[in-house]
Amino acid sequence: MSQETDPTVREVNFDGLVGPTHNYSGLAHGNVASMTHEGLVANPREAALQGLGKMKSLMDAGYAQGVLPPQQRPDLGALRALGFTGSDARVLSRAAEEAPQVLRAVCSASSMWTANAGTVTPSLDAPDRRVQFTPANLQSSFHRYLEPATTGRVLAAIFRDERYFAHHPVLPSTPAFSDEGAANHTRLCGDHGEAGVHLYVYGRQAFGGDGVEPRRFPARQTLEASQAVARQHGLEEAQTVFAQQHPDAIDAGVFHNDVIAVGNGPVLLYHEMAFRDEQGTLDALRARMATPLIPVRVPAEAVSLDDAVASYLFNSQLLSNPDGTMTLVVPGECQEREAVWRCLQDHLLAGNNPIAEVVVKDVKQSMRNGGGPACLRLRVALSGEERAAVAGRVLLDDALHGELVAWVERHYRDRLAPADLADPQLAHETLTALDELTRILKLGSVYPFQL
Ligand code: SUG
Repeated sequence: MSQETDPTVREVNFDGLVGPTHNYSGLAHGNVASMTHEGLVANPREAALQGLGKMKSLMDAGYAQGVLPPQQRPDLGALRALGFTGSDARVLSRAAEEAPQVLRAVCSASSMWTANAGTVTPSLDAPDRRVQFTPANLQSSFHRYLEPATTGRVLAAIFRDERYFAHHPVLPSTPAFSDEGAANHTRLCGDHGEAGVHLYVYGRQAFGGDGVEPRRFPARQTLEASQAVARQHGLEEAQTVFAQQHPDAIDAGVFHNDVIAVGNGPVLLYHEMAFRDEQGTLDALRARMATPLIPVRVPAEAVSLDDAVASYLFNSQLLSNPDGTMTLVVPGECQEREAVWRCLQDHLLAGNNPIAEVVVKDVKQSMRNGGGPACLRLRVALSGEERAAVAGRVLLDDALHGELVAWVERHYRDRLAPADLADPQLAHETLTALDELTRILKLGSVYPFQL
């Protein structure tokens, strides 16, 4: 690929706004937090405000911040497709009675974790010089399989200028092409405006392979899916590395690579159990990168896999500062584990690497469902021209932040238990709120009830 650089490129973090039906339904097998917090009473208002609080503080610190809207839930269309008929209230009450697990799934606010919305390749790396998008099929669970259609519409509404943005179809929704998006994709480079190398981490190989896979929990990303996304985006072999996640890590609750590794620029912060072939992965990256890779390895003796999963140390946002240093945005849970906090101070901050600051953010409502700071954001590196071509009102500023906070305070409940999901009033409240939101964000019609 060309060696050209673009100094106007900035990484924009598009955070998912938490939806009004945020709840703890224990839907995600293999995600320890979701499994252990099933049935807790959630606070959707607090969840959304925590998310907006993170967005605002990163914006105030000078990072480019965007926002993506939540999806229409309950997904009444999905219930109707499954044979429930009659009025909306009747559909909901029958689902609650006959298929409570299905009702829980169609109410999930899981689109908040936009690291799973899709995979994005910056224009600099793509042969047609446009930013490339593929929504993730999320076919490994029913509640998340419901997301890609609306995700595709939202991304196409925001990144609608065809001169700058290219949208690819969702991969076939079948286990062989199981795709969970950017949570398993890391772009390594010098500055964000320099050509990058794409690290795709997969849990299993669908066709062929040697059968070394997790035994306890599902592997959500296949090699074949990652290869297909790279192909759609026009990436060449010299730009890509495909690495298998360590099966023992998946079995310990590492359901995505972003629960055990995070990269930014030339830095790859990872736990020693992140990759099945650690050395091979680093060697392959080094062979392709134009800038020296800066691996920051955390050994199991410093932070156990269990501590990594419980604290979400690696589900941090690693952000570039103008002076060349980096800031690590960690969830509050990292402070509660002594080994993790010590590692942050003694190993990461004091170590010979660009990480110069640790910022702690409280996203507890999301964390209880297994979503840390990095899950809540989709990274889109954009040039100055591309940022100017972004449609809608989704790049955060003080005015938009203020309107969104007021919108949440007007519409969201402060307690929601799984048993409340059948309440037809909740469905009504949600649609009213979302209709208003599309006007605030100037997105046009993106929800099924608006089409
Ligand atoms: O897919 N949790 C999500 C969390 C996704 C986190 N994303 C990243 N690591 N990038 C999941 O497991 C739980 C929903 C519930 O149980 O109600 C859930 O879907």
